[in-house]
Amino acid sequence: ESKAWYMDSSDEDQRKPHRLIPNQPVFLDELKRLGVFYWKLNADIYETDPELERIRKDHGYSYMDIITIHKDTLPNYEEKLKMFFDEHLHLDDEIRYILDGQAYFDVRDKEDRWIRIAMNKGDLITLPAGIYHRFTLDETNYTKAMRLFVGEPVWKAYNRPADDFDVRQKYVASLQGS
Ligand code: KMT
Ligand code: NI
Repeated sequence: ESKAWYMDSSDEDQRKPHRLIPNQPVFLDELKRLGVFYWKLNADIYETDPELERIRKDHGYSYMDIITIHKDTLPNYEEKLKMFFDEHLHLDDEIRYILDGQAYFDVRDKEDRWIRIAMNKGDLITLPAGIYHRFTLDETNYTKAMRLFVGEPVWKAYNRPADDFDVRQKYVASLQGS
């Protein structure tokens, strides 16, 4: 089973995998070219993990909090899940580290196709500022994630279309030749 794949276009339950038949996997180097970076860490030791410390130091991820996404723990659960799944971008990188459970991040490739990235316990991902993306739980309906940020966090999401934003234009320009 691949970690990332191109999605089918069915409107069926967003929590299902939506793999193409046959499966069309997407590899990490392809994600890198989109500015998406991935690390595998040991989530059991996140409170003391020197590897996580190193990444936070190297990238200046000074802020962190933990969000538990489950109907009993997240205020306005349904509304938030709906917002997370609306295609959007941010002015800053989105950095998430899955501490428990699992979920999906979907990102657009250069041809505007959806790539689904399966996020499991121990997966840390960074989505670049300006990339169109969305998030969903999978059929297990639970994940616990660390949110990292450079400085004071700004959670504001801009739904597509946001093509005229500087951050979007810079992102699109950064794809040239990559
Ligand atoms: C976002 O902006 O896409 C999110 O914050 C996703 C949910 S956090 C695991
Ligand atoms: Ni986002």
